[in-house]
Amino acid sequence: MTEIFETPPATGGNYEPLGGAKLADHDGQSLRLRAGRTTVEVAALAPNLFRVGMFPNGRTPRYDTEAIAKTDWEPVQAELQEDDGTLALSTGPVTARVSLNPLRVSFLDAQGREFAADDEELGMGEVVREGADVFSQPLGSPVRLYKRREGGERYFGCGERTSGLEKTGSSQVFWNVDPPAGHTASFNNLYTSIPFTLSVNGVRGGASHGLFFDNTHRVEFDLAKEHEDRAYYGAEGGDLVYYVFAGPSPRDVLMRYTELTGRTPMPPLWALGHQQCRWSYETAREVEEIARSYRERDLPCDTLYLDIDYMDGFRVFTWDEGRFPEPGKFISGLKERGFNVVTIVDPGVKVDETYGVYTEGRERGFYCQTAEGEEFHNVVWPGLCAFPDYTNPSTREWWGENHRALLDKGVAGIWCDMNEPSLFVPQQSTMPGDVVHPGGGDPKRHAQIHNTYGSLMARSVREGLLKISPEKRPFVITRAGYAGLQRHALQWTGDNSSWWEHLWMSMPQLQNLGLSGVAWAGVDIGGFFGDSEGELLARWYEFGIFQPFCRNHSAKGTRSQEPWAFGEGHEGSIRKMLKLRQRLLPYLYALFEECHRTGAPMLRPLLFEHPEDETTYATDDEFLFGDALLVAPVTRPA
Ligand code: NBV
Repeated sequence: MTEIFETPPATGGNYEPLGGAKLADHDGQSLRLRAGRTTVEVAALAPNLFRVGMFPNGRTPRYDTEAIAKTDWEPVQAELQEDDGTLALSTGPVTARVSLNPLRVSFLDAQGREFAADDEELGMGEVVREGADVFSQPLGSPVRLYKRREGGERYFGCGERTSGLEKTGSSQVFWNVDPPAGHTASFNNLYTSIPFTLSVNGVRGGASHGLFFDNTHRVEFDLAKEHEDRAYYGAEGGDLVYYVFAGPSPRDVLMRYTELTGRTPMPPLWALGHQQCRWSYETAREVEEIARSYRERDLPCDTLYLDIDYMDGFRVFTWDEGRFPEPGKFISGLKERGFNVVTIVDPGVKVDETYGVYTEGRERGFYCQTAEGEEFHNVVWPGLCAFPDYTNPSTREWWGENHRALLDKGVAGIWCDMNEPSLFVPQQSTMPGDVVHPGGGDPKRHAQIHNTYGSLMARSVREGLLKISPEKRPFVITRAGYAGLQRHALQWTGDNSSWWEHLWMSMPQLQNLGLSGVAWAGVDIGGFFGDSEGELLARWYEFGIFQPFCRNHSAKGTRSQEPWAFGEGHEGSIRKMLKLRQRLLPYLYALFEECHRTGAPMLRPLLFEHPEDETTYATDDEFLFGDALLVAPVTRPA
């Protein structure tokens, strides 16, 4: 089954680490080296941030991936020393040490302790296949980086994951998928990919550093699983670019990481309140009913969602006039009662000659293409669909502009779903790697940019919303994305299940997301797939009100799970929790401001505040909400 959801790593060929290198050039803060036809650059971007790039086959150095928000770094005062085949580029607090034969890179902290050091034997290099050329291997060779694991080094982060908080001893895949229901530990990649690790070293008093492996192809990490004293970072193609954040605290690492990849924008205040969703409230009347119950029952709720059934035959940017006859009136009526309405938008555009969105996109050449130059089609909810090429800035602008059809009716926010992208043929598959993104003159194959498709969609929505309503803070929620997605949208963790196990897993999952720059996040309260029940729902709310994003959502065909669904007892407990969230809103808003300014996550693991205490590394059934509240929810039935 796994093959459907993952592109398996390439096999065959031999790994060749870089050999001897020569210094080709340097300025005050960077070095350029040559090892045969490969260029390697080592640059200090800030006193505690270094970037390393390896560009095989004479390729030109490029660092402009979708992850990167900041390129105009203040010049760093760095000093270069050469000594017997070794170069040392020092910013003061941190030194990059480059040995030339063979070419190996390591880093030293202010106390002269090595970290993020290349494995002496394996270093970095390429997997070379006999006879491969640009035609047989258009994406270049797979690239690999091997780092030594220092004594006491433990790994966290990796973005949205299944399983527990600590990732030491695991292998992690970074390839966005719409995974099979269940989100079990046997399958660790889900909808977003953030190839970033936070290393915390208990033996060194909690000294921490980060490593961001910026590659948008399929990526895999081995975090000391194969060898307990070595980590591996590899990609299926492209250049090898990584950033080392020297910390030394987790807070310092996050501060720099979110400076590089962007910070969470300030949200509209209403978005911090409780939100209610369902696939689907199918008619305006049904939504009205939910709104009435919320107010009559004195249960706080600020936002209601319209899932795919509000559309006319699932055509994006349309309304089903039978079920939602007067959307403008309906939404303003809800607004008067204090509800904001968020609508779902999927990337698939129905292939339909009578549908203006489709024909305009086609005429303007905005869709992805097959390798033969035809429009690429696959099936999603509307039937046969075309897929916008969000790598093209003009496509993004056009897509953003289309949201007027929703915003003009009073819609307050946009929910981007299925944007891995997820396709129905075969079920829950994604685009083949050879699909072409014409990119408005900068064409790429899907395999090269796969992990960014969701981020680029969210980016186009945020930019569109800002253009349409510049006076409002946009509200955009996404399921898929790449490192840096926090600039564009908040993230929810997709289709979890109504299981006690998933209530528990929400904690490590959100803690690792927060450690990877995506602080504004949440899981579906009550669980999406399967039937929830009273005790589970009430316990889930006891945890859920401390999520930065607090939304109850469930799948079609499952039991209703609004707070009143399981009787007065449970409803009473949930009311108490929702009112507590209301009381905490000023505190939560202050935490958002801190996050926006520094990258510190609102929901944070204990190790974020106490990295010197190794017992915090294993505590994934409790967390801190800011630095003042410790939350330790019940995650088992009584
Ligand atoms: O649009 C329907 C659902 C949505 O409710 C859910 O939150 C998404 O994660 N969507 C997935 C598509 C179908 C899932 C089986």
